[in-house]
Amino acid sequence: MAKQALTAEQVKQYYQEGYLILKGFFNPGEAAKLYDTAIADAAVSKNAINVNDSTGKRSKLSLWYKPGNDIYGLLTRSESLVTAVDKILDGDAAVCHFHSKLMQKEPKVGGAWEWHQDYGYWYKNEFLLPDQMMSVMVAITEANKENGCLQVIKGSHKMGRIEHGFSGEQVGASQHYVDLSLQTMDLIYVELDAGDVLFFHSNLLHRSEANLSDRPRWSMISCYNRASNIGYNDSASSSSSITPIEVVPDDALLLRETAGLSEDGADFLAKEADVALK
Ligand SMILES: O=C(O)CCC(=O)C(=O)O
Repeated sequence: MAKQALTAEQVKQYYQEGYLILKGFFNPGEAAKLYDTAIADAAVSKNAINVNDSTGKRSKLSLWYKPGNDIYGLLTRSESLVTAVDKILDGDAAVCHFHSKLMQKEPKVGGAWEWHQDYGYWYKNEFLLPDQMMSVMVAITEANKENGCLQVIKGSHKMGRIEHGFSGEQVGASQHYVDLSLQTMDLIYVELDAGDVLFFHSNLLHRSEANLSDRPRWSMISCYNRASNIGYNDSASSSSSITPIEVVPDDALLLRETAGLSEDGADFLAKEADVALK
């Protein structure tokens, strides 16, 4: 059965604040299946890329382009999620999958992410229309202040794209503009339970702190695009970003026998690739 559709009020809130949280979008059974698969997934760990923060703490991420019939692909392609994305994104061309990633912040060692806008990276891929791109974070574990949950600056997507430059191994937004934004805009800690979903605009400023707790903080982030928004320098992603998603029913997630990622089918971002182009 499809989940409750987004209301016009929720879409309005997304455009006002740059993000929208839907609690319990995935039920406990779905969240548990995702967690159990992810932590045991050999393809995820084999393809994980280490990214150090400025203090040397290390996060891992595994990134792939093609959403398959594995549990992550079924989630990314699930009807209610794609319908919600379709309702939010500007334009009316088909919804496509740009890429997905599993963010793995292990206890005590998982590093911070600098302030950035996703479109600060994607602009380099020469996508022209930031309102036609968004990220959807699905909490696989609980995310809170202690284990380095995502932080966002409410309304910062309205600033448009701001300059990004290297900050250690990561690419970060101009600190000057971040500081200015924080004079009038609210800093929000996005605390989530497993199964909760955060939709956020490609120009929303966000970051996260290191995980100093003794609990992991894992999440999956799927990034969506409209077929009309061509990434002229997006050779890495096997044109998945302009290939309409093959939607699956919501219950496929629980009903189908699924496994982890397929080494051949997923089209992983290579380990030696520059994560700054993710
Ligand atoms: O998972 C996190 O803590 C940050 C992830 C993030 O900012 C991103 O992938 O753009």
